[in-house]
Amino acid sequence: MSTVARFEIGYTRYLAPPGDTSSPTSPPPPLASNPDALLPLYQAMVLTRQFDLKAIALQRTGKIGTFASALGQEAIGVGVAFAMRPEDVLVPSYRDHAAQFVRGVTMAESLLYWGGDERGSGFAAAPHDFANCVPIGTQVCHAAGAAYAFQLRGEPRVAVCLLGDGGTSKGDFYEGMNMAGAWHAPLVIVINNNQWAISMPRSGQTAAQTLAQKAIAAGIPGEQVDGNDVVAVRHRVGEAIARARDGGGPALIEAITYRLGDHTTADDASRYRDEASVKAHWQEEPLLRLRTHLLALHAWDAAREEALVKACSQQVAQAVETYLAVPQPDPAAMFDCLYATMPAELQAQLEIARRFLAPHG
Ligand SMILES: Cc1ncc(C[n+]2csc(CCOP(=O)(O)OP(=O)(O)O)c2C)c(N)n1
Ligand SMILES: [Mg+2]
Repeated sequence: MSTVARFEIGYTRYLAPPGDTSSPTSPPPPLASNPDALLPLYQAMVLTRQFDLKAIALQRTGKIGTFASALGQEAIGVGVAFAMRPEDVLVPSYRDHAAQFVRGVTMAESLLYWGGDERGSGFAAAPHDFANCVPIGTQVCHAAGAAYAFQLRGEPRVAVCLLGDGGTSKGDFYEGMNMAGAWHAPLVIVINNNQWAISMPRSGQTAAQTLAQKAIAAGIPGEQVDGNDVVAVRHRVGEAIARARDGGGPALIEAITYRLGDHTTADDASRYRDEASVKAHWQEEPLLRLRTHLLALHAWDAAREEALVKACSQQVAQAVETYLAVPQPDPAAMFDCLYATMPAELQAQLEIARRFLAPHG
């Protein structure tokens, strides 16, 4: 038998975890030694962490519904969003508020969404970005369609889709990626490989050696980055977006990270995973990684850290106030925008809702 094709999957890391003396996988981009460019990335990650802390507390006190934290995965969303242009379109899953905040989605909008209010999916400052996608993997098809539309209209825009490791086991992922490959559409898919799909570990999801190699069958490039290294994410996703914008076609990037928190507030991860392994992963988390680097560049210190955390937590507190002050929607509004002419069953349900809403007595 002769060989008809060969494939390789590259891996990029510039910032190693503290104590790890391994060299960068390739010469770092100028960003890595530019504190002015690194600080906004760090600020965005710290803000997301403060938001996550508060959102979990709000869920515990009944002020929002189920919430999916991005704890430990902040570098992926932040790196991806900083690599995008405003006119590009983000197609997120439900765990991508780090990216959304950089894109201009407000924390109050996000809280509204997690509070069960559909108005939280209308992003005033990012009106073309897609709403959170809870059905696993389906957003890849939507993103491929958006990318195809940009191509048909001759617009130099890129659709950037985020999904989880578990999502790459879904048909929608393969179908969307395959069509984007066939159309040569400007789509960049970033996999947030946080090692878990709720309680299912990465090893139980697929026998594939990497998730990045799933791109090969679609005829598009696939690669891995250290998803806890925001410089690597920002740089490699930026390269892929630039290539897609210039007509170079789609790309798949597997960003490797670890879910430090529960799947959502409805989950208790201690029931299915070992605390020691979670503890070990805290040494690799992205904020510590960049903070250590900034300290080495003499661009950071304890006083600035304290001031930043305080400023971010105040910003979060302000967003919570804004969210709590939004008047509750009319429950009958859930029937709006579904049908031009409402079917009889829904009409009957609307009547029931109205009866419940009517003042008693
Ligand atoms: C189509 C579909 N099937 C099942 C679910 C239930 N579900 C919610 S989250 C999840 C796991 C997703 O894991 P992954 O894609 O790795 O994303 P993560 O939550 O780790 O970010 C599943 C199966 C769903 N939301 N949609
Ligand atoms: Mg996952």
